[in-house]
Amino acid sequence: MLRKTVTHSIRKMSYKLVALGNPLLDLQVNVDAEYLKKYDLKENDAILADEKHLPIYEEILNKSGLNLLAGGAAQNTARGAQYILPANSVVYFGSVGKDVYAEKLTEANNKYGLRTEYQIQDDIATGKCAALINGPHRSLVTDLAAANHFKASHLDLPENWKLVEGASHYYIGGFHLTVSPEAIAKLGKHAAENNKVFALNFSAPFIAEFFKDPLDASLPYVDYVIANESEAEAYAKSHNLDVDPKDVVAIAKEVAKLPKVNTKRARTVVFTQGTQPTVTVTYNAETKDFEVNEYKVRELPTDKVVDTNGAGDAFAAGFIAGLVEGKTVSQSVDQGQWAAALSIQEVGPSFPFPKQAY
Ligand code: 26A
Repeated sequence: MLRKTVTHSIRKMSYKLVALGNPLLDLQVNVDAEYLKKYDLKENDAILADEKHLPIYEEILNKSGLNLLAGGAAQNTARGAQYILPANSVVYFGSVGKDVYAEKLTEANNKYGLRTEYQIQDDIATGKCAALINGPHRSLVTDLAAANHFKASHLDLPENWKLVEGASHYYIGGFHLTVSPEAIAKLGKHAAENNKVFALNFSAPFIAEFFKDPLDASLPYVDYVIANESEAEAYAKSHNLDVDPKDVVAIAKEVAKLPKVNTKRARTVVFTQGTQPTVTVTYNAETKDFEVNEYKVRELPTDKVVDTNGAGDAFAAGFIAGLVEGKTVSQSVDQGQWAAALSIQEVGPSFPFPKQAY
């Protein structure tokens, strides 16, 4: 009896979801097509800034309507999942500097009740993302700075590893594959060895294109892949898949049947496609069967759409929170679509307060 009580209270204390990514402050501003062209930017994309993009960060500081918002894709998802789940459910790891940007991030995370265990860099600034909004599109240009210095050893600190061990679900922003594949593998191994749930977002086309090797190395740990149609296409092309790169179901099947470390769980691939239906494919390795489903999105009238920055992260938040709550894939997709619809009615990757319930 006593033993039971003790186990129960430990369980109550632990955070169920651990998320890992690059904490960034978003400098969000409206721009026109001309401005994107000047910097060779696509209207919908997410890239790492190179030398030629650096003036953008100076220029947008002088633009009217500039918004400073908590960003970082996995951090947005972690905030969103905590928005949905009971208090003390989500903890987020990443690396920041000692500056007002980091304070802004902490302030936003506190508002949502998201616990952060940042690795803090003494001499490097917090990362930033120029979120260039052009109508319904968003082009994201990131200077990772401190976020680029996250080390897997941060997870080994006894207090942090306790949080890792206490969790049942892990969510990794694919963007972090550019930073610490080692940290991702550490969490992936732990999840696989303990039959816990491990989810990875592809995050952006450039991850599948230019970080193919670390992506491929992490996939054997992944139970749930979350991505959008342009990331699916980039994956198909960079992996020379013998499929139509626009055929998301065919691509999802290829990813779903890749080798898996934890054979106790099937792999499910979830591809969102903007306002087109969300596709899920689950592979049963024993029967070699695929279960394919499509779910219509909750399309909003255009006058209700404020901006789509963070829509995908919000989808992932609703989806992963659903899994944490023990919901089915189809219920979790619906919760993801609900969360995305909420978030695109807000400025930036945010959710409405007072809180709305699913
Ligand atoms: C490594 N890169 C390029 C990035 C990002 C990123 N988050 C992590 N790493 N580039 C953009 N973002 C975030 O994506 C969110 C929208 O999905 C932005 O900070 C934005 O909040």
